[in-house]
Amino acid sequence: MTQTTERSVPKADAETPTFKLFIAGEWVESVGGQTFESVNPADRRDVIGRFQAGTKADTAMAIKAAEMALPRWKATPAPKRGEILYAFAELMARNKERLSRAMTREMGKVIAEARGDVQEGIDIAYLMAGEGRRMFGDTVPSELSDKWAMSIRQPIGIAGIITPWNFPIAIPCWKMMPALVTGNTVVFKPASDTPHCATLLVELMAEAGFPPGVVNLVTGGGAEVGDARVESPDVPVISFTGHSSTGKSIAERAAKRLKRVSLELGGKNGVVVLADADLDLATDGILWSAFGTTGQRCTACSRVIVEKPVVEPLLERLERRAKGLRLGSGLDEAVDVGPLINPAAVEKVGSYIEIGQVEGELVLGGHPATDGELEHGNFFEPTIFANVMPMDRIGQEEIFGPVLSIIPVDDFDAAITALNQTRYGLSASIFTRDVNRAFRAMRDFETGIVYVNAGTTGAETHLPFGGWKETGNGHREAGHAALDSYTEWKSIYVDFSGRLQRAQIDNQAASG
Ligand code: UN1
Repeated sequence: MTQTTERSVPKADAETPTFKLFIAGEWVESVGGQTFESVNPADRRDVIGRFQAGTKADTAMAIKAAEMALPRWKATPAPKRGEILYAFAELMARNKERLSRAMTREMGKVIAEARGDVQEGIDIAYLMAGEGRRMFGDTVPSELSDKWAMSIRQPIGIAGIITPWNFPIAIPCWKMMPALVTGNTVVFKPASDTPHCATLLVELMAEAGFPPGVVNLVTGGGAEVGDARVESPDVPVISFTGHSSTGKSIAERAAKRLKRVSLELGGKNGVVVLADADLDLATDGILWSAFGTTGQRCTACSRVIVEKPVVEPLLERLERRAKGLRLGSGLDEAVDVGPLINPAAVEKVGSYIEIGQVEGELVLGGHPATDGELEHGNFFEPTIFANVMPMDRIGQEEIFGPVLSIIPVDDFDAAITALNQTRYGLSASIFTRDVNRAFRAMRDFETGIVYVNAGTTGAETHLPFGGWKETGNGHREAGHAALDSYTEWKSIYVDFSGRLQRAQIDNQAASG
């Protein structure tokens, strides 16, 4: 639930709207009768709404609704399902500005980025609408004559979708669109910091024509609503993006029921800058990846690994440019950096500043930003530490805020080693003009995403998205790889020879 400081306790009043759960095609109140508030992280006095604090019983009803809707949805031809996704994409495009502004108000990212987030949702909806007419399987020759061999994808059942607050439209769409087009039904639990974005999204899904029960929304806390899904024998697929510790606990509990679990967890994404790099371009890429979304992307850059001869000129550029970044409400088009999501995030970032001051050298920022109007929001200054060692805690742990560590290294090989010396493996980038080194990096970086001469953010929806090592558990979102999380393969053999044909035996010459 959204936390607040004593300084500015939000005041919901009679004007504050109350939103509901969406179960079996109806907007309903939680059986528990409790609500929680969502507030604007740029101004905690601004209460967006009251949302239902869903319970285990609400979740059970949502699962039941998804179960009832499953047979018909599964039997609906995939191209028809795709048409509903297409209609949903169109509706989102028409409502892009409204959704973007609501997102900035609730989540805090600056409006240009909120538009990008909504666009990412639109992109995946169109892409997956098209999957309704593709969803390729293999048709291959059989080793026996007069025999047909092919494979098809089929839905698994009910998908439990648990999403974070940092991409409150894009990530639910990444997960729900492939689940739905392949014929699964969905129970969706959004992060407690962004229930309004989720509600607006589900309103449009209902308008687009997803039949009752195909999509169900249950807002509320992870312990009540998330766990009920993880434990339920009726939800065979869970897709989760968020904290590593939560992801691991979901995987452990789901393993007892052999569920399919797709996890997208932490990152400690690095940019390598070689001595021959275009330093102005590198500066642009690093600033955008480190301080865009206030550092609250899974793909955000938090480590820059730099060949020693260019540490000084790069640092000088980064400092100068970061100093010029404007903090404030993301609804103001001139603002570069919005707030952190909640006061707990400000505290967490602050605790890493203390650690960083022992480990490295603080060269910029390091404090909550509270000047003027900023005092009502969860703002933190863009922060840079120099002289960080690869294994320092601020070089290893996910901070999820506007904190950048500069790690000097002797040469290219040391840079590759430092880049890979982390338990995470989501995104990485290299700035160089040397094509041979660029290709070596592409081969040797142990990450699911690699950029050359660009920052670590900006993945597009038609390529696989996900990380190596402890960033995930081998699944991918986006691209056609996303279909693997929500489908079972069925291999089908049709023998039209009219006689018994034994594979691996009858097609072999008799030996001896
Ligand atoms: C995330 O932070 O979990 O590549 C998603 C990017 C975005 C998606 C980020 N397209 O930064």
